[in-house]
Amino acid sequence: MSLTSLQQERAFAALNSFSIELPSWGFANTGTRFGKFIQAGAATTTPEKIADAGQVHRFTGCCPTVAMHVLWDFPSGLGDVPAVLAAATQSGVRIGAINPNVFQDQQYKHGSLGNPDAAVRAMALQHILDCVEIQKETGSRDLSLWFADGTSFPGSGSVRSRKRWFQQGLARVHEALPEKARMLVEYKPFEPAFYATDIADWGMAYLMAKSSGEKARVLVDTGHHYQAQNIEQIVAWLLDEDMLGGFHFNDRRYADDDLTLGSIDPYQVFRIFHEICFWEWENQRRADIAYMVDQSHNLKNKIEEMIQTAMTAQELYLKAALVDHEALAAAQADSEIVDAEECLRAAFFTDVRPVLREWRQALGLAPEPLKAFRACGYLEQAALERGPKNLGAVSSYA
Ligand code: PSV
Ligand code: MN
Repeated sequence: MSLTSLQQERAFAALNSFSIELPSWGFANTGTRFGKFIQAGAATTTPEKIADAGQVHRFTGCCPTVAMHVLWDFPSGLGDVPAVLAAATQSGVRIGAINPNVFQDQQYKHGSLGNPDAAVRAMALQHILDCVEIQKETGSRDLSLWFADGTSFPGSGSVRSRKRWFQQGLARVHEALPEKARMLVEYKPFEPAFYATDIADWGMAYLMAKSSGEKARVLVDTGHHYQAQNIEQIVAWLLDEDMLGGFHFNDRRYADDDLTLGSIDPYQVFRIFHEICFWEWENQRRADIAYMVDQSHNLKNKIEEMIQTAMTAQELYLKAALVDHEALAAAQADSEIVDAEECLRAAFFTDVRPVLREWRQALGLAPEPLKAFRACGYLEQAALERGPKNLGAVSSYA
């Protein structure tokens, strides 16, 4: 089915408005708990991660910002900011969300802001406040907060005390935020060997955000849900409450698998985007949402995989933008459930790739980002330059 000129106009407007942030941690060699498969050309430094993200933006035109993980990207704290900013400028991207890290140090064995030891809670709070300073210096709008806190066995800790310690800590963080900044509270129901994570679901994250202050919102990581959970319903509720701050996008088959967005269930991603586009149509304004990728690949080439992810996000967002909202609203009002569902199906099964190619060409981009990237020689050069560092301890590689 080819698009009408009105649909074409809507498609271009949707694509012009859509961008998705890349995670710096998706470009370095990482693995599972059981092992790493090293890629010769993977980034070995923060400027290299930013340069790789810049390649994704160069070929897709929709990834202008890069999220940073503070301990991994600013190991010396504020002192690293000028070099990071210079690398971003050089790579044609900007610094996006700042992610504190209060899960790696030995002191956090029993938690960070939820630790029963006040000294450890203070240490975690100080790290997050230091991250707010980095947020100010980098001009980043969002502070993304994820906590690996929780308890491992029934009775291990006071559930209610931990909740209150979190509320106290997060309120302190909120006080320190610069004027136009936000803090996003991420939830996750599980970690291996956990009995309970402290911020386990969207309701808990909502409560934490609400009690922190008006600049706090909920961050929905699509991988952080139980099997079969209806994520788009959560999205619709959070939108209606003006509490949806952003997404960490990835796909999963079982749990937090970090699979490529839409590789397992593209219809779910479409349904999430649909709830947002439908809300925007009803409210006649854009929802203030930070779309971010949170994936780190061990097998696929990292830059190629991020290009694939960005393209998939554009395709699914575009399909959602093409839903006939007037017809849908009318069908819903009359409880015409087949007609209502057909509105979604018609949009989902529209092949949007031709209009995407036209949009890219109108912007001076290559119509096929993946092909163009493969032909540009960046990967070969990266493998040559970074290979010795990446392969130091490894005897052979693909
Ligand atoms: C945790 O699983 C998470 O989703 C958080 O967003 C972290 O910041 C990120 O992954 C990277 O470890
Ligand atoms: Mn995440």
